[in-house]
Amino acid sequence: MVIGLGTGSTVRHLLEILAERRKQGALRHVVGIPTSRATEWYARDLGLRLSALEEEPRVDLTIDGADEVDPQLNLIKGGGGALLWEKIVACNSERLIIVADEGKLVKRLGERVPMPLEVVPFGWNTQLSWLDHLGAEPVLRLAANGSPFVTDSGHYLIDCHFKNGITEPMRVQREVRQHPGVVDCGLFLGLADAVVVGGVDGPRVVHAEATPR
Ligand code: A5P
Repeated sequence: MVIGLGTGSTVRHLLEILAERRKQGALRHVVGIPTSRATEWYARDLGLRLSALEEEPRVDLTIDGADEVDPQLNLIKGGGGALLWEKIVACNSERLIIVADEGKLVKRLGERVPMPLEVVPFGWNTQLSWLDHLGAEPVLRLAANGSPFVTDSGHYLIDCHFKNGITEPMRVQREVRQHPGVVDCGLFLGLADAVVVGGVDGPRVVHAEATPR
């Protein structure tokens, strides 16, 4: 079985559980596809068997976290900067399961966190004016040392704050794809098959309505 391994603090728990199960002799035929360098390094340290999409282009199941989940199970991802690889792996997975705590559930995407936009560094600032027209307040993401945050693919991230959330996520997704230099955005629309929501009463599973991907 080929499992896509997401990125973030939630997924770190998953990796630890997978490593524990492996130590007990299970999961011998499972290979993981990491969605970031951070996940790759942590999984490797834990002794998990890894591969890459170049070797295993069809993923059976991906398990990942999210920054926001709306009632239709649309997501905002990329708070940790790994949205591009996460989206490539998610789009090539038979199933995508998201694990999130109740605090990630929102009525409307963009209500609590900005939507990250991954752009090539060349002329990154040319993206600001159309983002402004789209109703977003765009902010270049910075690293701890004050220089631009650079993704695993060598791109920059522009965090797009929407004052009242994103009213038409599909329209925003279509719009961002029209601008040269934009690589992708943190909207994951219609991709999640189910969300495991962790709450005080334990986990519950919310399934997406069966629509073809
Ligand atoms: C990484 O870029 C993100 O998409 C993460 O999947 C998301 O931010 C969830 O992370 P946490 O599990 O740390 O909240």
